[in-house]
This record gives sequence, C-alpha cells and structure tokens, in this order.
Amino acid sequence: MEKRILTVQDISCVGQCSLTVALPILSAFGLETAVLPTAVLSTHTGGFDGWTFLDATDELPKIFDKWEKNKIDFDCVYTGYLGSAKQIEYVCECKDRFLRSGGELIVDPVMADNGMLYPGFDDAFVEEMKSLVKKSDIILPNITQACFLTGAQYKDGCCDKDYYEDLIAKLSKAGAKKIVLTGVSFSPDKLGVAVWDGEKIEYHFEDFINRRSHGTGDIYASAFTGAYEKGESLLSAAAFAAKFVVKCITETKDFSEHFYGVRFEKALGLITDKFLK
Ligand code: PXL
Repeated sequence: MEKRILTVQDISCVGQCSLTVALPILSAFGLETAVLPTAVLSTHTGGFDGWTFLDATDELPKIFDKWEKNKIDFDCVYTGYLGSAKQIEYVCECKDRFLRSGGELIVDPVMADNGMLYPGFDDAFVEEMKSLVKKSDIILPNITQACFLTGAQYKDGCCDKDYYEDLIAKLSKAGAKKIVLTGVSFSPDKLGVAVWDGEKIEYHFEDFINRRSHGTGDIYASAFTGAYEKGESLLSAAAFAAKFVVKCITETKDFSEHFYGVRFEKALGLITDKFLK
C-alpha cells in the first residue's frame, strides 16, 4: 500500500509556495497526500503589495475530531508555514493522535530567511517552534531559522565548517533528532546542505545559481519528504531534493516576470522518472 502523508501548511492562493507546491510534488512521488490548511492568504507575503490572511486555527481541533471518528491516520506528518503559535500545539497533538506507530514528524520550521523573521512572526512563535523541534523526528531549517531556534549569531554567505557544525550541535542539544540544514556554503560557487543523522554530519553541494527564488524552501522540504518516504536515506533524499530545486531554479532564471516563485512544474519529470513506476 502507498503511504499516506499529511502536510500541514497554508494555502497561498497565488505565488507557488506551501500547499500549492507540496501537494503536486508529493503526488508526483505517487504518495497519497492529505492536507491540513493552516491559513488562506491571497498570495504569500514575499514581494506582493499587501495580502489577506484567514487564520484556520480554530478549525483544526474540529477537523481532528472528525478524523478520529473516521479512524483516519497517516504514515508521515510534514509541517510547513503555520498560521499561529497555537497551531504548534495542535501539530504536537496531531502527531499523538494521527501518526501511525513508526511514522515520522518532519518539520520545516518556516518562519524566517535572510536573517529576518517573515511578516507576522514574533519571538513568541519562535519559542513555540522550539517545542515542535523537540517533538519532531526530522527538521529542515535554513541558516536563519537555525539561528532563531538556537540563539546563534546569523552569518550571511559562506562560512566555515565550525560554524555549521556548531549550529547542528546546538539544534541537537535543543532536541532535534535528525537535521537537514539548508543554505550551507563553503565557497561562493557551491550551495548545499549539512545532514545530521544523529551520529555523523555529511554534506551535499550543488552549483550555486545566483537568483533569489521564493518558495524554494517549501519545494525543497516537499521533495525531501517525498524521497525520504519512498525509502531513500536521509542523505540521499536531501541530495535528491537539492537537485530538484536546482532544476526548478534553472527553469525559471531567464523569466524575470516570474519573480514570485519557481516553475517547479518543469522539473516534476525528475521525480516521476525516478519514483513513479
Ligand atoms: O515559502 C514560505 C512561505 C509560505 N507561506 C507563506 C509565506 C511564505 C514565505 O514568505 O509568506 C504565506
């Protein structure tokens, strides 16, 4: 039987992030994918002239009760952008009530990038996110999120091994069991990930493409979750997701009008060729 994944993130109606990328990407792996929408926004909050925000927090416990009544459960719960600090409590509850034994909670601690929190996020949310890190089986923070979660100093651009390994040590001390740290770079021409499986740190790098692209964190986490749930190792799922994101950006970099996201649809063949048999 194909695994059933639950992904918990917002619906940004336009902008190619969160559920509008997670659902098609996970489906391309052949995984059954259920959604728990955390909020509905007119667009994402990066680069548009204002947006609406409908908070779905109060709907979550009602949805849970119906799921329980119908004996619904999941092989994996994968979280992205959450609509409120209260939702973090609900995600913890969701793991306890609906994750099958042996299943994993994969947490992308979406809240910040480039040294700054996203609009609408505050220190109280960061504090709650620390509890979700403790509850998680795998986390996928970028460097900014890792710094907010640990109190470490944010450094932009290339850093040395000690900086990244110290961040991983701090995250592990904060309760993270497995870590895929994104945005790692030792030299300007390469960008990649540091992967901690609980015992050792391994790295994977791709050629750096100089284009800031919105939504690639969500695309990375979705492709990672798909590959991992299809049985790839932590490192190989992390490497596959990196290749997928590179292809998405490559397919977009010559389209300046496509400022709001990446043309991930053009890269789905990478997934289906390998995983959809
Ligand atoms: O890509 C992360 C993300 C998801 N959802 C919303 C966002 C962002 C990042 O800005 O604004 C609504």
